[in-house]
Order: sequence, then C-alpha cells, then structure tokens
Amino acid sequence: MTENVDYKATFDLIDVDHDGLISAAELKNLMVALGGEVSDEMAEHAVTVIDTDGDGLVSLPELADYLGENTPKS
Ligand SMILES: [Ca+2]
Ligand SMILES: [Ca+2]
Repeated sequence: MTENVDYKATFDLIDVDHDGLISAAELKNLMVALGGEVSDEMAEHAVTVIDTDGDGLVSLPELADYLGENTPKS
C-alpha cells in the first residue's frame, strides 16, 4: 500500500475531477500542460497502454504498476 501512496499525489494531479479514475481527456490535459501537441487518438492510446483491465480508464493501481515498471530499480 505504501507504493500506492507514493503515486497518489501524481494520480490526484491528473485526476482533475477526483472521481478516482483517469480518463483519456484528463491524460490529454496533462500531456498538453506539459507542452505536448496531443491528439485525442494519442491520449486514448496512452490510456490503453496503462489500462490493464481494459475498462478504458486508469485507476491508481494501474498507474502505480505502470510507473513502477518503468522506474529503474536502484
Ligand atoms: Ca477523473
Ligand atoms: Ca482500468
């Protein structure tokens, strides 16, 4: 559970409506805020990469798994 706490701040930043799930639109907002030119298709693809249960939305455990797998272990 401590791992999820580490990612919760990041998750809350992306989940702007605080429904506990990150939608493609919310992910797109983040990517645009970071300075990217992002299409709806790109945002939807990014969600499908992170979304492991296939419901089309990113939950906190899914984000934690994604970030954990892509963070080199020290
Ligand atoms: Ca949301
Ligand atoms: Ca999901």
